[in-house]
Amino acid sequence: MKHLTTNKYVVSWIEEMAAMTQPDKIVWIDGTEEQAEALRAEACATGEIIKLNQEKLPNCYLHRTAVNDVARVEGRTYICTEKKEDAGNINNWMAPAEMKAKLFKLYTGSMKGRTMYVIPYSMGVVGSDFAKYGIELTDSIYVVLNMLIMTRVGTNVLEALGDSADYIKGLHAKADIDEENRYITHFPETNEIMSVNSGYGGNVLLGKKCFALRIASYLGRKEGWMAEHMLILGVKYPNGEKKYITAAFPSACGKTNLAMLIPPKALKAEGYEVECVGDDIAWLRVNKEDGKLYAVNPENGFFGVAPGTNEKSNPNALHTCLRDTIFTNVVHDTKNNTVWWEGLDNNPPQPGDAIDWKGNPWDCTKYDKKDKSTCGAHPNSRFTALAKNCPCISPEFDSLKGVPVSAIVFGGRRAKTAPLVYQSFNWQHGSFVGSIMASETTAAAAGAVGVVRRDPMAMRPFVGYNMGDYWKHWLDMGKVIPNAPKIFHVNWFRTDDEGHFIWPGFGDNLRVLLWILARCEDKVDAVETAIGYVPKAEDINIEGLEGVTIDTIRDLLTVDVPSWKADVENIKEFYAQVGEAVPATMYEELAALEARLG
Ligand code: OXD
Ligand code: MN
Repeated sequence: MKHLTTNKYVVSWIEEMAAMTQPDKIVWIDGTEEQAEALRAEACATGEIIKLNQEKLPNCYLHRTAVNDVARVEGRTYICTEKKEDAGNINNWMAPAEMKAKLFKLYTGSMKGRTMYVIPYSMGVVGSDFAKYGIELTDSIYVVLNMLIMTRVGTNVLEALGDSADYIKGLHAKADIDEENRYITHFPETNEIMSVNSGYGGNVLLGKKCFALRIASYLGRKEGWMAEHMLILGVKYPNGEKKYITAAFPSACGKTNLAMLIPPKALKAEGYEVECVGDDIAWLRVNKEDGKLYAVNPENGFFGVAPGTNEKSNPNALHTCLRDTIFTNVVHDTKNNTVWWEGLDNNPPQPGDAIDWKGNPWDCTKYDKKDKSTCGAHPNSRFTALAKNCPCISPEFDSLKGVPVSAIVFGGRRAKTAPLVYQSFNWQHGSFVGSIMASETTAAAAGAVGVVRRDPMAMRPFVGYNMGDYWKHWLDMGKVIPNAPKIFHVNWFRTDDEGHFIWPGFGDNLRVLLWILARCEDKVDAVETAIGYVPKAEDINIEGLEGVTIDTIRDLLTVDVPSWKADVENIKEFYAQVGEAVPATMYEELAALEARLG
């Protein structure tokens, strides 16, 4: 076999993995369009992907995963460190040798009759100070085609890597897509990721959650930087000035929508614009020259949730996926050879012309919003689309240096507890605010019962080491950023007594971001409360906002002391669960909050 590199670390590892998995052949992915096109043709021939209407959706394809393989599997995701305490109580843990023995059995011979593709890829712009390199071995063309969108793939990665052993080894085998033997495993101490028995994006596109969050968070702590589950957006002011915000929200809280928001009419008319740098992951480093924290999006594309994406909620995302996109588990409109999903528009393909995400005929007239089993598209169906096709992609997307971050925003879905926005007192308190982040779900049968899931910094499923040590790293970073961003918390999801959202959200969220940025520049006052600084209602611009009065804003900004007191109890339980590694500083912040609440 002729390898595309002479790097002995890479070559010997590939040969070792090939000896175990026993593929019929090994194919290097070189990043050329000709090779990608040949692979698409091959995957179409086998039915792995379906070529869509090339006039309406040029270079777009549809893929369906196995029915048992439609989402990330947190219960089967492991951090394998020598010592259990280094993975912590929030992660699943197994000792590396034990996990590898288990995996060895599953991988052995798993690629017989198949091809092993070797994908050299970079997270971040190749050659930049931020970039980290990886090689993924996979037996799935779908994975190759997705990685070509989501990461920077090609021989230039191998050139940049040179003879170094400093790359992340990723092995993925579909094996039998057996749920019982599905493992998504990380070995941060040896830079390895091993994934088996899945074909779903989050489990198999190893550059994304596995590398750019779990492994990178571990490397970030070791090397003095941060890998976060954050979108990055730029706000352009009418005078041309730009300010950047990063924001962390738990999955399914609208990160992609916020990252690509379109300003409301009144603000657009004044000349405000929003640019997207990233929708999911931020790598952050202190810039030596100006002492600010700079962010890059290490990805090259978006792996966005399709349902709910429409002309109103996120026109930019919709336009991004009109070309060069792989759709996964959406409805196939066979009359037009296009795709559809719940919440796209009111024109679903009619019975006879529609195939659902499972590959069965779909009858839209039987769709019942309350019964997920009647959906045409899986609720976690996705589009994989190129960032450069996004109409509002920032010119800084490819910047080697990244963008300076003015504000870090945390957020969650809270019916009552969190106000629309508040600012932390300082970095330390802001890190505490991140550590207590949470989202509420609605218990299906009982109706409107909030189930709180604590999701610190939106990283609960993605920290590659002990959560308590991760909080310590946040606190430590605050001491080495001379011009640190200010830290805020938002909640777009407060509800009234009937359970309706009070705040309109979407583009109007810019109104809140403008207050945040004004605070960063000391241009606006605030009211000090037990939880942090809250805006004066009149400082949130509501010009042109129908149905929202200054009283609505007042209501949205109230600090509901009884629900905060209840929350404190819940936080104590969660801290106890995180265990001994919780820094004393976090407990001090918690005690101070409790005292301020009275
Ligand atoms: C994602 C997630 O897919 O956070 O981005 O689950
Ligand atoms: Mn995410």
